[in-house]
Amino acid sequence: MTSAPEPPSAPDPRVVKALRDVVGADHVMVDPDLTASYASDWTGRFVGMPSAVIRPGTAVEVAEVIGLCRAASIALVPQGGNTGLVGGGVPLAGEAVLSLRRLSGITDVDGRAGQLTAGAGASVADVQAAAVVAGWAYGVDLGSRDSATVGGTVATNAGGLQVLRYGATRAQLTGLEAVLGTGAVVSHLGGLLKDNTGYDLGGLLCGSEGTLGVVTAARLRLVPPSPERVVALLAFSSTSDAVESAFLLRRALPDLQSLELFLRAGLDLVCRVSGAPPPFADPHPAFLLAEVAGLTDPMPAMAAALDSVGSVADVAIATDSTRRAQLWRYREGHTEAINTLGAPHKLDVALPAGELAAFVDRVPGVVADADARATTWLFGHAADGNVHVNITGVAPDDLTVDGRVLSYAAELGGSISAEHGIGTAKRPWLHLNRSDAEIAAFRSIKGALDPAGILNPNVLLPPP
Ligand code: 2HG
Ligand code: ZN
Repeated sequence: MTSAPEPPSAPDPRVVKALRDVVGADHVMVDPDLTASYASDWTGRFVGMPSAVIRPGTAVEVAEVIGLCRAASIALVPQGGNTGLVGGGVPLAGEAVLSLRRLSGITDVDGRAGQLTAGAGASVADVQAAAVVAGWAYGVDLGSRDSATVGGTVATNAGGLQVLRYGATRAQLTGLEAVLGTGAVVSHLGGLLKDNTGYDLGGLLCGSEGTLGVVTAARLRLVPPSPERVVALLAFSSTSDAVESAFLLRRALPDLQSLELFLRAGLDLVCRVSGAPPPFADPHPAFLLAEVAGLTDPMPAMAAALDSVGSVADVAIATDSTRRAQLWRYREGHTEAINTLGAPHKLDVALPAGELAAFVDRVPGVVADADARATTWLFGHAADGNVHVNITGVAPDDLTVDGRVLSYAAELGGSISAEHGIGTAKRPWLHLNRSDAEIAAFRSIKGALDPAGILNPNVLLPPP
């Protein structure tokens, strides 16, 4: 963990009073004991220190807070469940944290259209539960579902475990409400599926990481429920067998919901940390976890698909929910297990399909060449070409391995951020994926929607 920075000076008491008049006295905190839980990400790699934490309860209050902070030149870091992994919600330069967690209502559930409106502070699990009550499901699922909020997942265009079937968060949006850096409230929550009336501000704000506006609510499309489920854990004798099988399974299984990749070292670590028994008697180098979900029993389709994949070395199948959850734990336990080794560097990259296996096989060598003390852990979303490169044994602020891995992914035609965003962690390398012309366009948009530059000023865009 990096040591905590010097406490920033608290905002002018007159500004604190004005903010308290807007959101209530209890919802503006300047005491470091009270603001500490908003100061760092949960991996411990990024540690900041907010000058204040402000917790508005409505979009109108958010707008008034932005107006006051703009006038007082107070930079704001919007924050939801603080589950980000690239420092995008951490006040690393003494900014004030704008916490959206109080905007947690879920309203206007439309069972006919299959849509609902969720406040920025509602958790993904809250949306999933509300969708089920309405007879639907929410297409986004991720390990941090209980803490990650709608505002944060929209701001980062979060992906997760079901992108191959339903798309990332942007694909769920049928409307958005946000407060721009100008203080203007833009609200477009009608939820029309066809609405070609100019610029898609929701699509633009989604993935903008709080640099253009603060998301206050989202209109979300829901998906039909898929109550019948089968999970298969497949073992392979090489990464390329696993990756080639992933392509075959994707084509053979139209109801494929998730297709995850992990390797022997990660599985062993998860078993060691969690106490779970290994899934197979024999050790294997690579694994896929496939979940198929539909209205009818997916078992026959799964069995036929597995027959068509010649290279499976071992297989465990689960139909009941307890056993399915046990198999999922081998994949979902990775993040927590790796964290027990110290604050990891997390490099979330995407590769073209044809480069995925080579990247997985070669990237540990790229890391070792950069830093012999480093250990590489690889897992991710196979169907999306998305590998979570976790590196332990490297000081939080040593960026050598980060640069080497991100450059290697970009050389292969990949993305330096598949689903976690750029945050502060990857700002120096945005140019690996974005041209000067694109970055100039980004800056123009930033200048138009946040002319005072108070929204997440140290995130996404490289310093000029
Ligand atoms: C996941 O897929 C998350 O589990 C977290 O995106 C990835 O911990 C990570 O690096
Ligand atoms: Zn992921």
